[in-house]
Amino acid sequence: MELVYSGKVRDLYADGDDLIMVASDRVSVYDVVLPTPIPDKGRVLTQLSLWWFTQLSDVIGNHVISGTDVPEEWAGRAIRCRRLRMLPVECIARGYLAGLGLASYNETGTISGVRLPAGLGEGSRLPEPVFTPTTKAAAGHDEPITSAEVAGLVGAEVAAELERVTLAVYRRGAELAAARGIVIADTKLEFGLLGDGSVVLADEVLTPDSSRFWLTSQWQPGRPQHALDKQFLRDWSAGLDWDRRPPGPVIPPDVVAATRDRYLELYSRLTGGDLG
Ligand code: Q0Z
Repeated sequence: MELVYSGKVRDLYADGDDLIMVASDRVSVYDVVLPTPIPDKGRVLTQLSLWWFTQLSDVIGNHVISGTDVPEEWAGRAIRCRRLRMLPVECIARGYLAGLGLASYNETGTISGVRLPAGLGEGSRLPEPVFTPTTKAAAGHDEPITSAEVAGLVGAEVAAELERVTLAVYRRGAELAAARGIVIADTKLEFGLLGDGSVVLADEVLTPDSSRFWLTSQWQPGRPQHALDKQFLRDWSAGLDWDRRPPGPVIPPDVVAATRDRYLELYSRLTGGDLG
């Protein structure tokens, strides 16, 4: 199969008219891919995405053709997808303050032009989820854009739909996760167009690589939050003499095992299922 795109932790292949999206067990911390894989991470992210696509199918259609009709060597961690015309916008919804949303709030009291109450801090819940789109930079970092700029890129009609659907997906996901003791602080979605011009959800959805997941029991606004998936990795790597530039450090077995357990726990908590 022809490799069409290789990301930090995922690869995209072409199979005739279809695409096969393959999630590896690679993991990144501070944007650096580490040399040691986390066993089953690719399977957890793929199965979680497939589960969400089903949960969300009444909100928006998606690019999935099959989670099982994939080459044997990638069984469980690949998705056969329709090839879409991808829209050049990262659609982010934020329900809590973290990352670039927090930075913007601290500088201006706003995120994506929305004025927020004074006195919020790191990890605070927002009064309402906010749509904070960015460009998709080929290299370097994605830049925040306004709704008018989104409309300039995709047209006013599609832009309005992206905002509405992004917030609807976030609200549905956050509500479901909340009932299972998990906070989804924010999420990044990608959309594309089918041949008939309809907008569908693409890529991965509501995975820990595209979203911030926190345990509700550990959520405490006013300080950095513990990431449900990578906190062991971050805490361990923070104690090393490592400048956060490649190459990253080899992960010791106990940290691999603890991190793998967190991914499996996230999956079973959210879905009620068990990946072994
Ligand atoms: C997704 C990406 C990955 C690296 C392109 N259904 C689709 N149709 C057309 N293009 C894409 C999709 Cl999902 C598409 N990406 C992101 C995924 C590895 C980059 F698995 N790029």
